[in-house]
Amino acid sequence: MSISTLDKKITESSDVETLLSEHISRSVSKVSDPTYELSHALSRDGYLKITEFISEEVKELIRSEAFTLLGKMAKRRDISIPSTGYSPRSLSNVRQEDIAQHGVVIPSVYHSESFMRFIGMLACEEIIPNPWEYEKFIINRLERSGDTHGWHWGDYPYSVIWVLEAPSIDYGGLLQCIPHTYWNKESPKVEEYISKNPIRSYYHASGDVYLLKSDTTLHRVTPLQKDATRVIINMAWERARDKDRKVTHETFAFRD
Ligand SMILES: O=C(O)CCC(=O)C(=O)O
Ligand SMILES: [Fe+2]
Repeated sequence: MSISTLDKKITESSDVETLLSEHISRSVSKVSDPTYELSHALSRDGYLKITEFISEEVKELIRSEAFTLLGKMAKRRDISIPSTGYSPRSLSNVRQEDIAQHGVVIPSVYHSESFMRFIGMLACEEIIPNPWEYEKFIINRLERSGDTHGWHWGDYPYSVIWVLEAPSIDYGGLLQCIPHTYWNKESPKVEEYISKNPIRSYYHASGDVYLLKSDTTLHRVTPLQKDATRVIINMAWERARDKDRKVTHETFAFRD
C-alpha cells in the first residue's frame, strides 16, 4: 500500500493503535528475556535503540506528516539557554501547539495505549502523557553547517526520538550521552560533567528510533560539519507516580 493511500485511510487514532500494537507484540515476542536485554540496558546506558519494535508503516506516516508540518510551520532558533550552561540551540522546529492543531498521526502515536505500555514495560514503571502540553512533542531540524542541539537534560523522564532523516556519519549530528547525571537548573555544571565522565556517542540513520532516560542523561547532538538535513521528532512522557509534581520549564524559550 502506498503512503498516500495509507494517509487517507488513517483518519482515526484506532488505525495507528492497531499498526503499533501488532508490530510491538510480534517483535517483543522474539526477545527471549526483555527485562534483561532491554530494561537493564536502558537503565545502565540511559539509552536504548528501539527501531526494530516500530512498524515501517507508522514510521512512514509520521515522516510524511512531520515534513508537511516543517514545510508550513518551521521556526528558526539561534539561542543559548542559561539553565543548561548556555549551550546552543541552532535549528528549526515545529512547536507542540502547531503539531497538536494540524497533525493527526503524531498526536495519535503519542497517546497510543500500546505504545505507552511498551515504553512503560522498558522503563519498568507506568508512564503517562505529560501534564504540561507544550513538552509533549516537537519536531527539530538541523539544516546548516554548525547547527546543533547543545548539551541539556529533559524536564520529563522518558523521551522517544524518531530520527526521520539523517545524513551519513561523516556529517556529524551524533547523539552524545552521559547517563546518571542530574540537572540542577541553578547550577548545571555541564562542563564539569563533560570533563569528569565518559561520553558515549551514537550514530542514527534515517528510520532509527531510540528511547532516552532524558532527565538523568546529559545529552546533545554534535554540530553538523557541513550543510545537511537531520530531522527528528521528540515525544516525552511523565511517570504516573509523579503526575502531580511541579515542573519548571526553563528551556521553553526554544519551544514558544
Ligand atoms: O536529535 C536528537 O537525536 C536528540 C533530540 C533531543 O535531545 C531533544 O529533542 O531534546
Ligand atoms: Fe533532549
